[in-house]
Amino acid sequence: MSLKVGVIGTGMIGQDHIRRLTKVLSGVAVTAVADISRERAEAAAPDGAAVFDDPLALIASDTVDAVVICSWGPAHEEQLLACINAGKPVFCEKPMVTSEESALNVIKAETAFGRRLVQVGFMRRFDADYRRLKAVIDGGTLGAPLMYKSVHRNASVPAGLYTSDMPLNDTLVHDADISRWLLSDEVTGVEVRLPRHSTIGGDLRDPHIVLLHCASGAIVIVEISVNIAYGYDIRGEVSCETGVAALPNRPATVVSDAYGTRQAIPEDWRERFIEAYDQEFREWIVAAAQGTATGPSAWDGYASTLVADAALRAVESGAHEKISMIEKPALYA
Ligand code: NAD
Ligand code: ISE
Repeated sequence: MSLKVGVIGTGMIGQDHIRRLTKVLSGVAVTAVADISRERAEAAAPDGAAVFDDPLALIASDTVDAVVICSWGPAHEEQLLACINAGKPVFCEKPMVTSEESALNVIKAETAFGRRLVQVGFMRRFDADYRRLKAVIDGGTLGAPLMYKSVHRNASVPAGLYTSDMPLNDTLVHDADISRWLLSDEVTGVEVRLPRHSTIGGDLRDPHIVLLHCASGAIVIVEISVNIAYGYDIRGEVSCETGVAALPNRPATVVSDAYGTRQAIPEDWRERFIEAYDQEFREWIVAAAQGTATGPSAWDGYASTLVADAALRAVESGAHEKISMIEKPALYA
């Protein structure tokens, strides 16, 4: 029997996830959708799916066993808490929430429930290249990881909707999560440097250089550029004691013509991480069918929120902003 899924938020990624849940993956059916724009929800609803104006009514409905949240970050907390309250497994797009207080509320609710229900949409952990990179580091043949360089470039971001806090609380969260996961480390402090301003996005603060200081002493250097025009370019290189391990260049057809020889670069996250999103949902469906969750947890959502908060403070202060975490609940051990 198929897992009956309700999707909240039918914008860019909501539509893409509905496509993969209905056309790519098996063992799952999208039985309900909700959006604050009824028109957008109706346009995205697969045949036979119920359309809800109120996302909380979708969560409570018998037509759904599990929920996928693709609304805007600030709306996630209320929707996550309603899913936990209903005892329904929930996949929530990143950022899990947008403040430390909200993250703690989610952790408190889930630990009180007593079983993992929340999976956060950090899809890089499901990408084959990142998984091979982690296997090399964990294998230990290169010695301890000392530095990680993470390059995160977007061709463009939606003008007006994507504001100056978002390179840090919407985009950097991916680099924060993948760094913690790759290095098996925790971020304890953040510094931010602002290079020469790019005029492409008008007043939007861009680009950023972010330093993540880890508990082991390792340092992560992150470049965030969100209007770089030429493509969606994601790079990563770990420097260890006796060697370096890096993400490969993605294979792409080599085109030669009168303008020269070149290879295409992905346009956006949909293209670059298409297989990773498929795999994160494959694993989510198996766990959700058993009434639980796998992969990036509410704890990981909390940790990346703290990094974003510290980075936003560091932009203002220019200082090294420290992070302190609560003790990790046994649920996330
Ligand atoms: P979007 O603006 O295209 O779509 C968001 C949709 O949510 C809109 O249709 C909006 O009307 C709806 N919405 C907003 N608040 C709502 C609420 N309270 N209840 C119901 N619907 C609501 O944005 P998007 O690019 O699709 O991003 C959505 C989420 O997915 C964000 O959290 C974003 O950070 C995340 N995202 C993740 C990735 C990734 O690589 N994992 C990529 C893109 C977006
Ligand atoms: C977007 O929401 C994503 O999550 C993409 O993966 C990221 O590259 C982009 O910067 C975000 O805005």
